[in-house]
Amino acid sequence: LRRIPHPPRRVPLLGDVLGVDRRRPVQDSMRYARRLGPIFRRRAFGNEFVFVWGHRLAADIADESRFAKHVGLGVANLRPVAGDGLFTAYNHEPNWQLAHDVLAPGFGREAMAGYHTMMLAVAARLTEHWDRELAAGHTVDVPGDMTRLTLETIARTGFGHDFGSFERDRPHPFVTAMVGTLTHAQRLNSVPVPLAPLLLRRATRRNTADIAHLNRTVDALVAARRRSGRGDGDLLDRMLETAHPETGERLSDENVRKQVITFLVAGHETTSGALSFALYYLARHPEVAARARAEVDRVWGGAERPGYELVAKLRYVRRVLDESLRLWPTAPAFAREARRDTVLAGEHPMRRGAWALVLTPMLHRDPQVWGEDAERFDPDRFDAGAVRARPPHTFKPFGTGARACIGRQFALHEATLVLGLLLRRYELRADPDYRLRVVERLTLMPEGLRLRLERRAAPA
Ligand code: MNH
Repeated sequence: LRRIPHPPRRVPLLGDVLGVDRRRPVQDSMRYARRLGPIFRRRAFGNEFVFVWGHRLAADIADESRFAKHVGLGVANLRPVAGDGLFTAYNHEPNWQLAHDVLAPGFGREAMAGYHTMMLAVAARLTEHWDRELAAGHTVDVPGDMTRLTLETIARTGFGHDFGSFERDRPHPFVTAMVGTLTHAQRLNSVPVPLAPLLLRRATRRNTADIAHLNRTVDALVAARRRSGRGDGDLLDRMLETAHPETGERLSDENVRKQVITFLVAGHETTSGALSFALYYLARHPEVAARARAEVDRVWGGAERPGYELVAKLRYVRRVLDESLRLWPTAPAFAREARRDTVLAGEHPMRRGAWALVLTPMLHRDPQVWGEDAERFDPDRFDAGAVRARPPHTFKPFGTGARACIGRQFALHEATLVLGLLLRRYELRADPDYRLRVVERLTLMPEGLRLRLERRAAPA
């Protein structure tokens, strides 16, 4: 540990607190990374956190035989919300494997093709809303509307539920409670653990109320399904009815509650951010938008409701999305722990259980991989030749290994489809005065992004 660089001025007891931005811990760590190099440590209140982002270190720590997911910091702070749900489960908890095996088919090709029609229907509500805003001469609230869209999509495809987000001026109370718990989980990292109940008394009470709200929402949703009988084979049906193919075991009621919360939260917040950043870059780079739009016109033609297979054919739109997720991976870090005593990248001894955070936005900017112009937005970094030429484990927006994102295909399909629909329908005009500000609540989101729209003529 002693060989790992750390910030020079350390305050006794408090640690590296000078000049830190507690509301933006990821961007703060990015600044440290630039100063201190591919592996560094920060201390807070007696705890030492190790960050890695150099591509050699990140590739080594992806080795599943020596490392595994670590449930720590922000993820561990979400345990009171999501318990042993898929995202927050410890590796050793039996409910992880059980839920993983029961739910994985819900993200297979066949299931995805079934969600496609529902995704189109939700996207139509977004474009109706945007058409109205446009007609009224308004700009549109990108992160707000992307959150409406992605929440409705996961609620509908996963749980047959409608939150009515587009019929509300303000975020749905479920979203407010969710943002509250995410923000709280992040803040818990920036106060000394023993003092948290004292320092955050009001916040803790608020958080308890937020969790109660999430539980009530989900319990009502599950009760409604139990009354009405089967849905159309959605995630909730799988949770309630599918037994494990080998053991015959089923998810308990308490675990179903945790899974529903997990999927409603994990299933929309990060996708909303990914879409928002992509729209930011498209508006900023009209030449990229023009190329993407030409692709949509060519591949989709006038098809009013593009079929499932037509989404993956939008190769360039997908590159725009990948490049946005490179610069701003909306789940910006993941933690890995040593399964046994080992040496990281042949240099840093780690005891069994020792862990480090992979700082994804910096891995995605490692100049040795992405070049000296790594900060520049350029979707051509993801054309097939360029991808083949890069070493493995250099692009990790969905994490790694057995605990990587189960919803990856879902998110990519949804986001590519929606970008295609929006590009085809609108020209996106950036506000020249807007400066990108990224807000953090465990996830990343462009703050206050609004765009002016113009309706395009329908393609020939
Ligand atoms: Mn998702 C795990 C990023 C969309 C459900 N997700 C992860 C991890 C990352 C991640 C990173 C691994 C975290 C860790 O190692 O601690 N997820 C994303 C991003 C998007 C995303 C960037 C969108 C873009 N995720 C989705 C969607 C769903 C979903 C959509 C559900 C429909 N994610 C999950 C679940 C896990 C997860 C569930 C936990 C999987 C496991 O541990 O088995």
